[in-house]
Amino acid sequence: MRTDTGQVVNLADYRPTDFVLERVDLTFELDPTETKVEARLIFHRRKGADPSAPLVLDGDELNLSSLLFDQNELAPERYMVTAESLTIRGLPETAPFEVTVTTIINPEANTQLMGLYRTSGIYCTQCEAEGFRRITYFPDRPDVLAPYTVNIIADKEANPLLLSNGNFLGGAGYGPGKHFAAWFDPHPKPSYLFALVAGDLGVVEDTFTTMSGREVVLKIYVEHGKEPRAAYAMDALKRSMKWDEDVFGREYDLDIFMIVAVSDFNMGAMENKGLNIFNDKYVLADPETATDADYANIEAIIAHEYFHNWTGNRITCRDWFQLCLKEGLTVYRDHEFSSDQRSRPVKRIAEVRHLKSEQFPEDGGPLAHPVRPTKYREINNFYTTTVYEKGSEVTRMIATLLGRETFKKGMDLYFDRHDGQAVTIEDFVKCFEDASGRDLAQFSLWYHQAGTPLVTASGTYDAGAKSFSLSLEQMIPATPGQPTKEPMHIPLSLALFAEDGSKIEPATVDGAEFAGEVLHLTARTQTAVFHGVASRPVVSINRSFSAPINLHFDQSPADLALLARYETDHFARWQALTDLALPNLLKAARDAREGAAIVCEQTFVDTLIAAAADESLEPAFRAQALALPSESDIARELGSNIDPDAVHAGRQAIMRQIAEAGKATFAALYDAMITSGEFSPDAKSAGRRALRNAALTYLSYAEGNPSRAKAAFDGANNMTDLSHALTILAHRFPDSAEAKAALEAFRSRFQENALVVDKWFAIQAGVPGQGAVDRVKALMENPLFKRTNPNRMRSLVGTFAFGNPTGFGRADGEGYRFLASQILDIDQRNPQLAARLLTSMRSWRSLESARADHARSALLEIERAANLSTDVRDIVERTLK
Ligand code: 0A1
Ligand code: ZN
Repeated sequence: MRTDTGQVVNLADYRPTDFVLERVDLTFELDPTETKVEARLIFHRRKGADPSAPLVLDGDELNLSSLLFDQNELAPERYMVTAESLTIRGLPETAPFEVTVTTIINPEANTQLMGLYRTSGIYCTQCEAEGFRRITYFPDRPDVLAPYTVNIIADKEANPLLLSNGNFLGGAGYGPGKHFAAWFDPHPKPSYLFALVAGDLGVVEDTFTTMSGREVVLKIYVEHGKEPRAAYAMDALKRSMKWDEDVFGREYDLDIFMIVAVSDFNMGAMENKGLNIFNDKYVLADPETATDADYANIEAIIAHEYFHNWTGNRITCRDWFQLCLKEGLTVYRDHEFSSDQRSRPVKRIAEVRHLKSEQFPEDGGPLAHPVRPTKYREINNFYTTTVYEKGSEVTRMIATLLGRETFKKGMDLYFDRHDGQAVTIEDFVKCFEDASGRDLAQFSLWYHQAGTPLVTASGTYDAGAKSFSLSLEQMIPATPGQPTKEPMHIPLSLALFAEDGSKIEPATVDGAEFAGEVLHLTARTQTAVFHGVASRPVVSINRSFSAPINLHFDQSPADLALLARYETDHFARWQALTDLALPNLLKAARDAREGAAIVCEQTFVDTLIAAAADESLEPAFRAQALALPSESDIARELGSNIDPDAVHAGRQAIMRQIAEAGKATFAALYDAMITSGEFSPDAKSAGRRALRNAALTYLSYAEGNPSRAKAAFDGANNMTDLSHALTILAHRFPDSAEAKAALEAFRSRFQENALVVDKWFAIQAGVPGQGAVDRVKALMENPLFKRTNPNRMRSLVGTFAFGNPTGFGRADGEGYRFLASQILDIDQRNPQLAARLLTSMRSWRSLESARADHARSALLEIERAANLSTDVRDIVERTLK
C-alpha cells in the first residue's frame, strides 16, 4: 500500500514522455502467490527529446527478478530501483532498444484489487487508473499507446480458460499439467486497458453481425451454473452494439468481444479492450433474484462499457485530468441508449434525481472539483459523479446548444480526427466549434469552474404591451481553490403556457438569444423580453433539465399545478410536482424541529393524487411523481443546521397526510397495476410494478399496520415486489413479528446467492432510527458478512452511511465514530473502497452544531491515524479543510 503523504500532480506540469513505446510482449507464468511476469518492451527516443534523458518506468509493490537490455544483463550502475520506479540510463540516442523486465507478484495477497488479483479462484486484473504498475515496471500513463502480445502459462486443470485483450492467436500444452494461450491486440492501447483473466468459468455464447457484415463472437463468462443468469446481459450487449452503429455510426473492431463477471470488484465494471471485466452484480439477473432496477443497471452498464470501445479506447485520454473526456461522454451515450430503449422522460427524471442526490452535494461541499480538474493527489478519488454525471450533462448541453444534427457532425469529426490518439477536452470541444462555427470558449467554463450555478428568475407581464419580461441572474458559488467565478453560458430550455394550458409562441424575443425553445443565458444578469404574449404566461424554465443548475423561481402553487397538468415536457411536469412538494417538506422539517403541527398544502396533495390517478400518464412516470424527494434531498435543500430526525419526522407526517387523502386512489392502483402472466423485465411492466409498489408504500402509511406488506411479501413472484414489501416491513414496522419473520424467510431462501444476500444486508442497514448503529454492528458478526468483499461492504456500511440519515446521524455521534473505525480497518486492505465510503461525510458542515462537532471529531480521529493510504488521507484532509 502506498502510504506517502501524496505528491500533488498538476495539469500544468504535463509533458510527453521522452521515449516512444513501440511494442509490448508480456508472458505470465501464473501462480497464486508467485506469478512471474516477463515484459519485453521496445522503445525509441522521441524526436527532439533530451538525448541524455533516462527511461523512468513506474512500479508499485513489485519484486524485480531480472532486467535485460537488448537481451543482455544490465550493469548495476545503469539502473536504479525505488519503491515507485525503475530508472535506466545510458540509452541510445535514436536507435530502438529492448528492455526485458521480469517481476514476481503475489495475486493472492492483493487485497486492494488493483493489478493482478484472485477472486473466487479466478485470476483477474484491474489496471485503471494506475494498476498496471503493480504488474510490471512500465510507463503507466494513458498517453503511451502500443500493440500488445500476451502469453499466459498456467496450470491446465485449475485454469482451463486463459484470456487477454484482442484476438486469440493460439494455445497448446506446456509441459506437465500446464498449457498456454497467446493473444494479440492490434489496436494500440494504454496500459490501463490491459486485462488478463484465467480460471474455470462457464460461458454464454452468441454472435453479432456488424454493419459491414463481419461476424463477431460474443462471450460472457460467469461462474459455472450461473449461465442462465447472463442471458439479459447478452441481450443488452447486442442491443448496445446495434445502437452504437445506428446512432453514432460506430462499428466493433475485433473478432471477439468478451465479458467476465467476478464477485470481488471495486467499481461497476471496466472497459478493457475486447475483454470487459464486470462486477457480477451488473451481469447476473433473473426474475427471482433481480429487481427491475437491477435489470436497468445491467443494461446501462453493459452499454457503457461497450460504448467505451470508441469513446475511451479508440480515442483515449492524454492524461488523467482528461478523465471526463471518456467518462462524461460515455455516460451521455449510455443515458441516450437507455432513453431510446425505455421511456425518455422517465429516464431523464431518474438521471436528474441521481445527479441532484449525488453530484450536487459533491459540488456544494469540500470535495467539489471541476469536471476537468487541474490537480490531484490520488487519481482514484476522481472517479466521481462530477466527472461522470456532470461531465455527461456538459456533453448534453453541447448537444442542446448546437442541435442534434450539428452535434452529430461534431461527433463524427471527433471520431475521424482523433481515432488512435490520446487527447484532451480542448481537442474534443474544438471539434464542435469546427462543426458549428460557434465559439465555445465561454461554454467551456463548465469544464473548469466547479460548483452548481444558481439561477434566480423573476417575471413581469405587461398586459398593455403584451410582453413578458424574464429577469435572470446567475451566481456560481465559491468552491475549494476557486473563490470567484466568471458567468457561464447556460442553455435554458423554456416555454410559456396560457391559463388554459395551451402553449404561447412569442412573436419575438429581445435581450437574449432564443432559438429552438432554448434561451441562452450568458451574462451575470440578463432580461429577456418576449413580445406578442396575449395573456399572462406561466413559464416553464429548464425543461428536461437542460442545464445542471439550481433554479430559484418563485411560482405560485396554482402555476406549478398548471405545469404539472399541461406541460408537454413530462420531465418538467415531474419538476413542477417536485417544486410543489419541496416547500411542504422543508416546512415540515422545520416544524418538526420546533415541535409544531405539520400541515400539508391542499393544492399539492390534490395535484399529486390527480397525477397518480391520471391514466394518460405512463405508470413509471406516476411512480416517479409519487416518490417524494428523499430525506437527503430535503437536507440538501435546507442547506444548514440539519437535524436528520426532524427531516425524517416531517417527511413521515407528509407521507401520512398524502396517504390518508389518496387512500382510495392508492387502493385502486394497487389492484389495477398487477402484472399478470410471465415475468418480463421490460420498461412497461417495470413501470406497472413501480406504481403498484408506490401505492403499497402509501397504503402502509394510511393503514398503519404491516398486514398488506406482509401479504405482498407472501404473494410476490419476483424480486422487485418481494424486496419492496420486505423494505416496508423492515423500515416501517421494524419491531413487528411480520418484519422479523420476513427477514428470516428471505435470508434462508436466498443465503446461497451473494447478490441477494447483499440486498438483505442493505435493507437492514437502511432501517431508520437510533438502533441502526447497533443493528449494523450485529450484522457484521453474521456469518454471511464478508469484510473482504466490496459489494458486501457497500451494502452494509455503504447503505448505512449514505442511505440512512437518522441512523448514521444519530445525535450522540456514534454513527460517525463507527464509520471512522471501519474506514481505518478497511484502509489496511482496500484503500480505494475506504476512501469512497468516507465521502459519506462530505456534508458534515451542514449538520446542526452538536452533530457537526461529533462528525469533525470522527474525521480528526481518522486524520490522526498512522499509515493512512494516500486515498483516505486525501479525502479526509479535503473534507476537513
Ligand atoms: N472506467 C470504468 C470505471 C473504473 C475505474 C476504475 C476502476 O478501478 C478499480 C474500475 C473501473 C468505467 O467507467 O466503467
Ligand atoms: Zn466509464
